[in-house]
Amino acid sequence: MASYPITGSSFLETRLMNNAALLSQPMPHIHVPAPAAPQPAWSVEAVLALFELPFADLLFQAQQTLRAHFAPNAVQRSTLLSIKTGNCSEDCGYCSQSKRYTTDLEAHNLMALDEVVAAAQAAKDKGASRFCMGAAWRGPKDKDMGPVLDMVRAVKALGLETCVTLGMLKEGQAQQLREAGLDYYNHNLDTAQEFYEEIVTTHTYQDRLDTLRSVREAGLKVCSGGIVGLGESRLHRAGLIATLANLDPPPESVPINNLIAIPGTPLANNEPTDIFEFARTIAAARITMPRSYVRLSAGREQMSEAEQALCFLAGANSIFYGDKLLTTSNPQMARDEALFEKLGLHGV
Ligand code: SAM
Ligand code: DTB
Ligand code: SF4
Repeated sequence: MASYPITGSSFLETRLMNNAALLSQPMPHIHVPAPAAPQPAWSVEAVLALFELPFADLLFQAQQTLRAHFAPNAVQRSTLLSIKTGNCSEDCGYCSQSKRYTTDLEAHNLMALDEVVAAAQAAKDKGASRFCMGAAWRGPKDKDMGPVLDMVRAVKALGLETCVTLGMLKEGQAQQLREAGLDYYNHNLDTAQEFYEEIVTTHTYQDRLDTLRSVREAGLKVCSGGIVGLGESRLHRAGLIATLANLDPPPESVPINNLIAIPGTPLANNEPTDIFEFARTIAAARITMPRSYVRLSAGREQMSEAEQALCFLAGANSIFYGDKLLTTSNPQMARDEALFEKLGLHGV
């Protein structure tokens, strides 16, 4: 083996002499470049390269990532409740709750506290660990905050993790939620910045990012993901995943929704998502956000058991659990229990 004189005195002496000679010379003008801006952890190109891997290679990498950070067969379960339904001012092209579209939806004002608590207790009894309350608002008005804070306190008191999704938050509202005991705030980026305006015009991508920042600054955990099937390209899907993965820190929870095409909305006639592309999106989220829970979210009812199993293989380790999402249906709990049994999965 070669040996190098890194500790010998002659080596040291030579170094000292060279240094002394250098110091006695006039200092050259040294241009010190300004520190480079920190590079994002994931470029869109790098995420796109994941999408373009052979399917088995991508799923293998996703499984390896999952197993490095989580118990592989444990699935976190969140139950949703729509606490205020429909009549929303926003124009999100996929949503049954926008007042701009004529859908079959029956609008409903903010629910009473006791009804919310009863639903949360039922979810807990069925094994959910988190209860997520959704309101069809652009954002909560000041008068809405009191009743929502009461709901957060009451659900938390049942021993459940709490999550709300109320739209954009104003200064101070995230802090109020935190003080009431909220654990997670859900606010999805939904798609890539470049495609967002095709889907929503009443608020901007920057508005979404601003709310995520205020949620983080208040010390809440972030739940943020997106939808596949809006008519976006693979590049847009890679852009969404890169943006989420580059949030610092990335969201603790990343819901990946498959578009539920709602009659009456602008996206009612979108082509169903290709299941392999959907699984690729889950795998890309898993690999780029290794410590996050990646949730196989809306659209599960339209998937076969084998398709759902593919999503778990792609690294999903969370689901919405309960017969209803916000306004659409979700697999019956008994069906999910049977699927978990077949796949050897267990709820956490
Ligand atoms: N109004 C709040 C907001 O927009 O943030 C909260 C409720 S909104 C219904 C929550 C998320 O549900 C959306 O960001 C979107 O990702 C998802 N979502 C809504 N409608 C959907 C649909 N038809 N198919 C799939 N996902 C949907
Ligand atoms: C999320 O990403 N998906 C959930 C939750 N966060 C709020 C909502 C899915 C809604 C699906 C359509 C509906 O039921 O209205
Ligand atoms: Fe309103 Fe949220 Fe639906 Fe958009 S996604 S229309 S903000 S409820």
